[in-house]
Amino acid sequence: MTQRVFSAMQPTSDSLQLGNYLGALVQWVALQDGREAIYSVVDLHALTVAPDPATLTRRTRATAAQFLAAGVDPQRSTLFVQSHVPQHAELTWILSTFTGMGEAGRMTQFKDKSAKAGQSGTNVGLFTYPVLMAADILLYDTDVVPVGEDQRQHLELSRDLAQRLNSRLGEGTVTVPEPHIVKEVAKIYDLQDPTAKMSKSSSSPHGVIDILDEPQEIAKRIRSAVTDTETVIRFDRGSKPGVSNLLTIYSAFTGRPVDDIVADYEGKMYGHLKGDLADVVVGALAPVREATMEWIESPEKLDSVLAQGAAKASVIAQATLERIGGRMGLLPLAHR
Ligand code: ATP
Ligand code: LTN
Repeated sequence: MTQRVFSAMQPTSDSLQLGNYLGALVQWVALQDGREAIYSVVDLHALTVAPDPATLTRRTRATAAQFLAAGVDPQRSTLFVQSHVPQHAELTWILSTFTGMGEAGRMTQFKDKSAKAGQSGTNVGLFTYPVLMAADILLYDTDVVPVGEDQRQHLELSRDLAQRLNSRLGEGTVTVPEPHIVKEVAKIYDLQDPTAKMSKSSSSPHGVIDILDEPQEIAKRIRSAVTDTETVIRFDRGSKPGVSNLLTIYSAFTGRPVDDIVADYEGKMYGHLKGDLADVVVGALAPVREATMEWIESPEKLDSVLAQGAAKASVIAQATLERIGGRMGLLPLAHR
């Protein structure tokens, strides 16, 4: 049977950052070959941070545009917006009745975000966020979920819920998903703080590369990346996190092993590496940026791709929901 792939990103910024791109999107594109892929812009997840309405709409389209520009192919894959398929919210309710309070409370992302926001700033949606994510995945009988390292714990919860459904409602109720986390690029680090994950919500914007940034801006950020006081270019995450991060990015964009790159730069300065890396990144991202702009300038075309995707996704989602509901004893709707 053809394996099914599902993954998603939140429309929480106008541009994806380099970590989203290398850690996730590049893998999504590769996994379309020989598998059935379904990708989503998860706008309901983004509601947990109370976005401005017009901004949310704009970012939902911009996020979908970047998926398409990077190579998600609507002829082969299904691309849709989460809120267009209401079964996601419905299955979330059902799954929440299978989720322990302690289990949800142990999610590190929830603990971090709620600690930052305090009790008064923390909404219940932030707590149930991983349950909505499990619904996204289980609705499509997903075999493989390509994500970055930071999503490993959430995925473990999705697997636990799948196994629980199967043991309470009967084997085969849902598929237990496997994470697809590519070690080398699973965590791209902040250029200014190379021990922290590069993130849309970083405190230092200079450490983040947005894939839609102007070429000069990308080059500037790479040139000012934090390194160390040595002068040797070698890969050592522990003592040389900055240089190692640059080598990882270099390797990911060129497809060349880190060791080969290190050999090339023997006796050279950090400045050489940074200058060449800036050219590599700028060159690779230019077509993605251009294609994104084209999609953003044709919102009708984009909306039509998303509508077709939602129609395809709904059929699968409804069948799964009816199977689960039926096994739980929810009365099926009689056909008149
Ligand atoms: P961010 O981390 O940028 O604030 P987010 O947590 O809101 O983003 P999403 O946009 O919902 O994340 O998901 C993006 C995808 O990109 C996920 O699969 C996530 O694991 C991956 N990802 C995010 N940051 C990195 C990173 N620095 N390195 C590798 N993968 C990443
Ligand atoms: N929580 C994820 C985004 C996400 C997701 C999903 C990823 C929501 N639903 C389903 C994979 C599968 C994040 O990266 N913040």
